[in-house]
Parts: sequence; structure tokens; C-alpha cells
Amino acid sequence: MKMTGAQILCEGLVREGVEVIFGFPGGAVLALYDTLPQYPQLRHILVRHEQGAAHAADGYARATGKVGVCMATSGPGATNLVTGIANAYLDSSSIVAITGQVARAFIGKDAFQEIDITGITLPITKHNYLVPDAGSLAKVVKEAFYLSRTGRPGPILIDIPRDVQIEQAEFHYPREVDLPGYKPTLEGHAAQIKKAAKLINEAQHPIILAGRGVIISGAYAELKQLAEAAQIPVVTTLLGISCFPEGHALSYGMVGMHGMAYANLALSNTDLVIAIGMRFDDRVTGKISAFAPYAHIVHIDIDPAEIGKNVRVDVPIVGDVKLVLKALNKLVVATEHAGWLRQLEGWRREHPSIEIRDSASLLPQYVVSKIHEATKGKATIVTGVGQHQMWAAQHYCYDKPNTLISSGGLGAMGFGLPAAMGAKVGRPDTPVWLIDGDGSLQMTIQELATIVQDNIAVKIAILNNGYLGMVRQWQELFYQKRYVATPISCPDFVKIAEGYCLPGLRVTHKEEVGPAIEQAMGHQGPFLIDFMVEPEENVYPMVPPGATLTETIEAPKKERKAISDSAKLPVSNI
Ligand SMILES: Cc1ncc(C[n+]2csc(CCOP(=O)(O)OP(=O)(O)O)c2C)c(N)n1
Ligand SMILES: [Mg+2]
Repeated sequence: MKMTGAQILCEGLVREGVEVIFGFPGGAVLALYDTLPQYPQLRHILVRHEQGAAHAADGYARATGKVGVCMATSGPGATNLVTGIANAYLDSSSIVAITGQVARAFIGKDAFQEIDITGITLPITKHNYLVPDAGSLAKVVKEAFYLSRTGRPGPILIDIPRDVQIEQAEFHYPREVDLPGYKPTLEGHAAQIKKAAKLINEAQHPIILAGRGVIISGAYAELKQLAEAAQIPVVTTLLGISCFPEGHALSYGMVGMHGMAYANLALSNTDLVIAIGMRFDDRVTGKISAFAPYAHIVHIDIDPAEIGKNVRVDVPIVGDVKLVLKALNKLVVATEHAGWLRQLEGWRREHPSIEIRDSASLLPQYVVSKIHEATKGKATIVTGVGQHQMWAAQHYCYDKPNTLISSGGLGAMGFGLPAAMGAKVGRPDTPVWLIDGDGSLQMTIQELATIVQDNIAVKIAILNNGYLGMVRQWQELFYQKRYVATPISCPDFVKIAEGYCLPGLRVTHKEEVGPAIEQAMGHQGPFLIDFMVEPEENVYPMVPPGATLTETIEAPKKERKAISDSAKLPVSNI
């Protein structure tokens, strides 16, 4: 049967199980938009900026485990997607971005709104396509979705010239993909798994360091089985949070720059790191040469490129985390590590790390803990980037699988609101709370209009400190309090909410926190609360950039003191 390119695309999307497209129209996608009403199964959500479309697709993908889809016109529409695509790339999120392109005859002529978006996104996509003709489109769509969700997930971009969208071609949707060069290894190598099991069975002080790969592969039960059988403590990366219940006796929380001091100590004293679905980001390792100095390292990851990239690995196992753990669990013998666990408990008592200090003022940590209390830990939490992101990671107890959605690798301010919108669309029956910063929210605040137009019931908690707080914290600690360009004004967020037609509240006192959260939860639609928190609160613990994980700065007991001037200057970017 003959169809237009636009119809072929839509048929493919339907066959791939797509239910929602986050998009924004323009000249080069007019034919696509004109075709959409023929496919009522495809819900289109009109964002207010294409960056929002990409982050929303990303949030949706992380919340559902499906592929998120975003769509934009050529030129500025396509370039506006770039941050969102990069974000999905660094956090291994499966999105397909569809862009319009100028007609084939105009490519290379600097035509109106012509941009080489496949060139631009080459380093930030798992793969991308410039579709040469309508006859190729079905195969491209099939491949794009397959590539995006299999192996190490990632973003795929499909750039479709506007004349291809109206060109007619015979429609055959392939049953299978034919990609001889792409065969992700799923089953781990048996001999390597055996070696890992031997190390695990012999270790005295082992630790599991789990990342988002556990969540992507859905290996919650297998991870729990391994930890419980051999009584191995579990620590996670930021994106690994919620891959293992934080209320579990073997859970020791997040590691790294703002990780728990006791977890960092455990990592620095272990004799075996079992790294699962994580990539040894510098925010996790601290000074790389001093990372886990006494340990053998087993590294399980689906992407062979991650093995040995940042740290030396003794036993690499390339494969899908769930399948590898299944095989590994058969070889691990039940053990007790009573002495080691006692040691960890001792460290936890000595370095409580996330105690909220007694204060009459409105502390951001307190707000997060109250959101946890009110939602009984059942919400999906989405964050912006900054101090509030770290407080959201530290002070909400993530007991349920896959309940934190945050921008890890790229650390993209502006991720929060659109990602929360995508997460809520993907999980309509789960409360979704956005914990955002006053700076971060201002980057994509226009998506308030989208959540109102589509009644996407995101609850928004702004931890409003009047600062680009995380940068201010670095200026306080490493630049002698020279607050250059970090005090930031904001609009009256409650009035802004009113302007966008959603209810909003301002909270300035501790006592108002609980009732305000209850009010937001009792409301059917989206709701915004502007929490005016302590302006110069810092995130602790903190491992200064370039320092080892044992050089943690902890929250000062009485007065806050900056670390000495001789401390290393930051070597990496915030
Ligand atoms: C797009 C982008 N620009 C700049 C930064 C650098 N940066 C990291 S955190 C931060 C401050 C965030 O401020 P806010 O959203 O108010 O959060 P807070 O730290 O105050 O909680 C900045 C500017 C970034 N991560 N992303
Ligand atoms: Mg702020």
C-alpha cells in the first residue's frame, strides 16, 4: 500500500507502541503535523520550547522504560533540542528525536532554517539518520527504536526533509532489524562470571556500587538477592538511587561528592568493589588515583567502552546487568560479613552525614523530608540541578524502584519541569513531585503553560534560596565568598503561577510546610509551592573537587567554616 512519508512515520510510531509525542511545529514539519490527526492513538503534547520536548521525552522514558519521542522543526527547532538530546545521551535515556529538514534540493544551500542537525548531534546521539527518501523511512523508524532501547539505551535522531514527508512510497514495516554491526552482548562471559564469584566468595570487606544500569535492566530482585545472600552493603551513584531500597539494612546510600561520608569511607576501605551498571563518573570516584585503593574491582556493564575507561578493572563482565547477576547469584555462596557491617555501622554513627540540624528557620532539607513524610515515599521525585538536587537525593528515602529522575551526567539546569511533565504523563497514577531550584526553574518555566493546558498534575516545590546556590557554595568554599553572578532575583512565583492559571502558595515558616504539601496533594491538577528557604545553606557532606573520598567536609556542628584557603581549587566544572 502506498503512503506518504509522514504516514509511514506515524504508522511506524504506532507499531513501536508510541502513545505520546512532545513537540512543537514549524514549516519543515507541517506535513507531519497535518498527518497526526489521522492517528488519534498518538497524543501530541505541545511544549513551549523544544528543549522542554526533549527533556519531557527523557523524563517519560525514564519513568516508563519505554522510548520517549520528541519532535521539532528544522533549524532553530532542531537546535533547541540539543541540550535535551545531550542530557539523554549522558544518562543513557532512550529517546527518539524527530526533526524536519529543508527539502532535499535545498540541503547544503544555507536555505531558510537549514541546519546540519545530524552533524551537530553526531557526538551526542547513539545514532542518527538523515532520511534520503520515503522508501527508507519504515526501516529507519524500526531501527531507530530498536537502537534506542536495546544495549546501552540512548537518543536517536531522525531528520526528515520536508519533501520526503510528502513523497509516496510502498509501506512495508520490517519485522526484524538487520544490523550486522550492532549486536549488544547480553549474557556475561561464563569464565568472567566465575572469576567474579570467586572474588566475591573470598572478599572480607566487599561493597556493591550500583548505578542506573540496574534500573534500566530492571535487576532489582537480582541485586537484592546478591546483597542479601552474601551480606554485602550496597551504595549507589546519584542515578543509581532507588535501584535498591534505601530503607534496607544493607543500604548505605549515595557515594561521591555529596554522598554519605560513611559510604565514601566504606568505598575507600573495601577489598572488593562490585560495580554494577555504573561508569565511574568523577563525581563518584573523587581523585581517581586514590579510588578504592585496597580493592579488586569487578565491573559489570552492558557497554564495553565503559570498561577500564576511568579506573583499573580486575574482572570486567560485559552484559545485561539482570542476566549477569542471575548467573552470578548461582555461584555466590551465602556468607556473613558481620565484622565489616559492624564497622560500617560504626562509621554511620560517627558520620551521620544527613542529620538535619535543629533550626527555627526554614531549611531546604526539612522541606524535602516533609515531602517524603507526606507522600509516604510513594512519589516519583524529579529535580533540577544544584543544591536542591542534592538535598532531594539525600533527604527523601527512596524505597521504591526507579523513583528519582534527575540530570546526572550533563547536570542540565532546566531539566526539572519538563522532565517532571514527561514523568507524570508516563505515570498518571503516581504522585510526581518536582523539587526545583529558583534558578533552574527559570530556565524552562514556560512549560508551566504546557502542564496547565494538558492538565499534567505535577506538584512543584521550589527551594527558593535567592541564589544559584551550588555555585555560591563553591564561591563560599573556594573563592573566599566572592559571590559573583550568583545572587539571582526571581519573579513572584506565586503570581507567575496565577498568571499561568495554576494554584500557588508561598511558604516562609517551618510550621507551614506540612499543611502546604497536604494542600498541594489534595488538589487535582498541578500545584506550585514557593519555599523561601535559608539562603546560605550548604550541601554536606562534600568531597572537594580533586580530593579523595576520605577528605569529606562534613556539616560543621556549630558554626560553618570554609575549608582552608590552601584547599585545592576546583578542577572540574559545576
Ligand atoms: C544549563 C546550566 N547552566 C549552568 C549550570 C551550572 N550550575 C550548576 S548548579 C547551578 C545553580 C543552580 O541554581 P538553582 O537552580 O537555584 O539551585 P540551587 O543550587 O540554588 O539549589 C548552576 C548555575 C548548569 N548546571 N546548567
Ligand atoms: Mg537557588
